[in-house]
Amino acid sequence: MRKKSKDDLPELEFFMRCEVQRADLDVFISSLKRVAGDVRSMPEEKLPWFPRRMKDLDRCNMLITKFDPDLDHDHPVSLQKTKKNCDPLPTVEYTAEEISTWRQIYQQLRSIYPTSACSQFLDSLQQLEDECGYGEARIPQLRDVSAFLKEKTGFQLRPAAGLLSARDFLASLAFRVFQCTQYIRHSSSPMHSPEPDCCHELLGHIPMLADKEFAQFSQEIGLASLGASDDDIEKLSTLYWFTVEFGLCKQNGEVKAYGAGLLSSYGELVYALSNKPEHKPFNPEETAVQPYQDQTYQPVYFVSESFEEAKLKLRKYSANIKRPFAVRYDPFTCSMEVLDHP
Ligand code: HBI
Ligand code: NLE
Ligand code: FE
Repeated sequence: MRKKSKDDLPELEFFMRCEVQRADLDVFISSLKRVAGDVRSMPEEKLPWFPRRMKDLDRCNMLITKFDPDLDHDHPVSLQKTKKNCDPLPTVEYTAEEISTWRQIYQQLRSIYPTSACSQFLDSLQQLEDECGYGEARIPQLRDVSAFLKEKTGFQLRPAAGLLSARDFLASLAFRVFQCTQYIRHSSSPMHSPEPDCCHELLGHIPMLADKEFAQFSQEIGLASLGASDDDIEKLSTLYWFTVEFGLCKQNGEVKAYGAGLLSSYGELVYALSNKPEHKPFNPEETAVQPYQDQTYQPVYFVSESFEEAKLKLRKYSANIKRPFAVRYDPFTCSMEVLDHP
């Protein structure tokens, strides 16, 4: 506001921070105008809501339904109702047909993992087979898997009713919480499902989340997403897509998969490592704006020089996302400390 100069005194400009109820704003500004020449207000930028405590994750369950059940009769529509934090995680009785779908998927994928998957994935899968009942005979229960992960990397699982909004999904990662579907894809398309299902979570994501470095990397993407603008969420989720879901990396001179969407789809895993799709070097600025395909195989995959390189580059990118505050996760209270916020 610019002070009215009644006398010949120089004009003064004041910047004031005031907290007033929105309803009182007009009265407040008109009273200021009685003493000042030019009064302008800058409403505080609206910060997107984000969870600060573990229990706030009960609100991070916005479902995105991409499938029109009228057009897609094979899609598993038996979605669970939206769940709050379930402790213990619900046990699911899978039917004989569902277990047979799992068996088929497990057998086929298991046979190509040694030549297609990155070493971190192979190590964790071995541990899951030895310690957590992984195998073709039965579909592991989320409760057991969550306990296993908690011991390895502090990650825990929550049941999700389907594909969540990128903002809600990424926010949970900041708390080392992974939102997992529990239903299984239809038996008519075992080798590829466009949406996440338990085969995708259990075979694609869980082994990677059992790796300490990958767990930290996942949490960092989550932390970067808290309170970020819609535009930054879109970019982060595209990066998540081409790394955590569909990432390839070089190991001992060979290209291997570390993305969960590849490691849970026999069809796409074979395709991604063939010479059919385009392979581009991973570079976060370019990758963040690459349009992606979520109904069928990707036309392009990003290959990083190593698993570590992908992590470092993404970490650097996330650190550059502009926000008016910083966040730090306090593992003792399972809550976010928000720093520098006015
Ligand atoms: N929701 N349940 C669930 N599982 C995911 O893997 C998932 C999601 N929502 C968004 C998403 N993944 C990613 O495609 C990114 O947009 C974050
Ligand atoms: N296409 C993957 C699969 O068939 O398991 C799922 C991808 C979920 C994003
Ligand atoms: Fe996924």
